[in-house]
Amino acid sequence: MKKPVIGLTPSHNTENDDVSMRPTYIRALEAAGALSLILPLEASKEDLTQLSSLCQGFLFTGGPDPHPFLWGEETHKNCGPISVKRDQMELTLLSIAMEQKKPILGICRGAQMLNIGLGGDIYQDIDSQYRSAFPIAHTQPLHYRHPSHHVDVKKNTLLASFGDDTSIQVNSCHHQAIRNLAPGLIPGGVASDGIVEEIELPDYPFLVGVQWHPEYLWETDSCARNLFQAFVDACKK
Ligand SMILES: [Mn+2]
Repeated sequence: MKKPVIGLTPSHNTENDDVSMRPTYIRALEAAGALSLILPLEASKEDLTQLSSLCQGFLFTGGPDPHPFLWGEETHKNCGPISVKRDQMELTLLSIAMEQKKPILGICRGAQMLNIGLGGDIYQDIDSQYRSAFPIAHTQPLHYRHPSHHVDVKKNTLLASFGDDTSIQVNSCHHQAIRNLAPGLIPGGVASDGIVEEIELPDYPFLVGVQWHPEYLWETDSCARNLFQAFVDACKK
């Protein structure tokens, strides 16, 4: 059987306009039995639609902050770098992918873009906009290969099917976070401070967003491995 092809959204360095890809995404997909196709940052909707027809699923990767105008807010002083080109490309790709009912995995920024694209919004900066009695280090002080906080897993969710159905350990490298969930999305996992760490769309072939970085954990963590495997398996259907 042919391997499924996953279309990946590229990183965009707005300082020098370089487009790049973190190899850990490709390695994780390869280990789960999929091929990676890095999509262009600059493409018309027509061209993206043609390229999408080559893909059985899509991975929305991590990256910089989405433009706050996308959900009707001013830019907060602690908002980080923004790529307007990348925002546009990903929102166009999301609508194409969902029209074709193809599996979608969003990681970190990718999860936030799924929520924004479907009508939700995000905190532009957790530290400035979200109060907690015990603030968790969502920008963790240790290397991404090590988990730094827990996520409480909701019963009867896709997340629960990836491994432990009560609590998992995740890494954390985000200063923004999902605020209001888009209509239809459910939170499958929440950190102990209440920050939503996983979203999924029931009644869709596979649409999952995770706030952590499983591409740094899959070699040692079975939940991260099972997440990539479930995504790739969904792309075979
Ligand atoms: Mn986190």
